[in-house]
Amino acid sequence: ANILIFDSGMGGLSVYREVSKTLSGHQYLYLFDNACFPYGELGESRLVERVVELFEAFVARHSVDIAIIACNTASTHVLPALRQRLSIPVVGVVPAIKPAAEYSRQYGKGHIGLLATPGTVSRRYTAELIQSFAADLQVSLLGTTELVKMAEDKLSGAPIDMHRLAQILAPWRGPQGPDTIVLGCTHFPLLADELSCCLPQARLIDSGAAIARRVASLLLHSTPAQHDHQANIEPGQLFCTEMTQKARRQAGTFNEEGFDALRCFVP
Ligand code: DGN
Repeated sequence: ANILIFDSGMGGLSVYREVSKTLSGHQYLYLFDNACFPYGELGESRLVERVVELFEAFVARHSVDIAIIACNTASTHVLPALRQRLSIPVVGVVPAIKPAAEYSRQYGKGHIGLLATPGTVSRRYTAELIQSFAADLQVSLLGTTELVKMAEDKLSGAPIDMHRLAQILAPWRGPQGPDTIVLGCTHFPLLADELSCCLPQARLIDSGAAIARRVASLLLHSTPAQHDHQANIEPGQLFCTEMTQKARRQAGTFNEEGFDALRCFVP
């Protein structure tokens, strides 16, 4: 099948790695909306308008069987509108509150942390997730765009400022901090090693594996398109919405993982 992975930036790479590790023999397209990056600071109505416009245009011009919105900031708000407008299955990525709560109840002290973008921590959808799955626990929220940018810099080969990272995470460091942390932004698994250094007491949980399982089950029930021959698997296709130096540098990481040269898609 042709699987489209979408994010405002490079965060979807963490989802791509998980999905492609689990499911072989598929064709991948990766689209990142760097012209509107970072989504974490976009107003909600602008976000819906942008993502819907971009998807409608992309799906009209490229063959896509399943779309993964590999962005919590977008998924926690635009999924209903997107599903209404597109005829293909759309899989969203939302914070893994439920598994984190289960883990903390069983192995921790009942304190979970949600590390995400400012957009995601303030969503009504996120509050509902917490209410449904973690109402009996202590839940701390930390919304940061700086960490998103750090993850992007890391992918362009820049060193991580560990001192700054420790400052951002200061409220959660030490024995009072959460025992289980939800990486509620797809950029953050890309910083897992650095986060673990700053928060050694905490277990980090992301949504990658759950998304891979969800896509696998949808594929089981779909009728594969004819272009599905394992022997003919071509390199992944990589698209940005604005051709910048930074995007070109970041594309290097995707090229190493089997993606073709970066192309620009303008809706
Ligand atoms: N990767 C996005 C997410 O999971 O929320 C955030 C990207 C952004 O634009 N801030």
